[in-house]
Amino acid sequence: MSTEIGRNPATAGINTAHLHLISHKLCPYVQRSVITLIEKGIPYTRTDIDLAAKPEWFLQLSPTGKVPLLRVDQQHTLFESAVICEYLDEITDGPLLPHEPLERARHRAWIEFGSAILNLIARLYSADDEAEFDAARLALRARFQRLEPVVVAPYFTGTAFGLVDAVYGPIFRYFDVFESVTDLRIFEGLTNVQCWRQALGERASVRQAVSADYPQALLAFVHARNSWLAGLCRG
Ligand SMILES: N[C@@H](CCC(=O)N[C@@H](CS)C(=O)NCC(=O)O)C(=O)O
Repeated sequence: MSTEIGRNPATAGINTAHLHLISHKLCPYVQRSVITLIEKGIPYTRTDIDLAAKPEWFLQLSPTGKVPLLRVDQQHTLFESAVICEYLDEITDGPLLPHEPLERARHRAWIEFGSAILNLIARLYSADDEAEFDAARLALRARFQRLEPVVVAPYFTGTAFGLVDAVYGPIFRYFDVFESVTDLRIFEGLTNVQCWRQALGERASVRQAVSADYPQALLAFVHARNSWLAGLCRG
């Protein structure tokens, strides 16, 4: 289903009426792109697809078979969320990445770190038994321990929201849902990370990047797996 979405365009002279995001309702990489679109006030159209039954038109467009895709002017197809977010940032005012090359590189590095955290989250919800689950849980805690001295809070660099924040909003959202099922103790004692998590959870763009039924949909997705976390969901 396609939806037309538009808010206060802050665009730098391009016809953003022709931006079309091909997406999936749970995908954290899609959410990064949506958060960037919302933060930048860029109008766009969104079409969610079923990744378990990818439509032929999508397979024709996507070199990787993955979402998100951004169709520009019904002619060009961008893939890879980091590329899509940077493109959206570059065509609008109010940059979400720093200008200075070293600082810019540092932000990109922590964005990559966020993608590695997403792989660990997949390990957590796919773990077959308690030992694997606990190993993934501890590996996740170790990642956030590395972030603790780096994060300024409330956002990654303090008061300004940036692309790094757009990446970690969807990451923390997983834990909001998983913690409704089990006590993970991943963020214990990590005060900067906790403050960051709370600020991102309250940010309008982060909240609006998913539909209201996201928690139920994520639990249903986990429930459908034969994993340790699925067992905890069943109670
Ligand atoms: N590196 C890609 C990752 C995107 C990705 O993994 N998307 C997942 C959904 S969250 C996907 O489309 N999976 C379908 C598949 O692998 O068949 C990006 O940043 O855009």
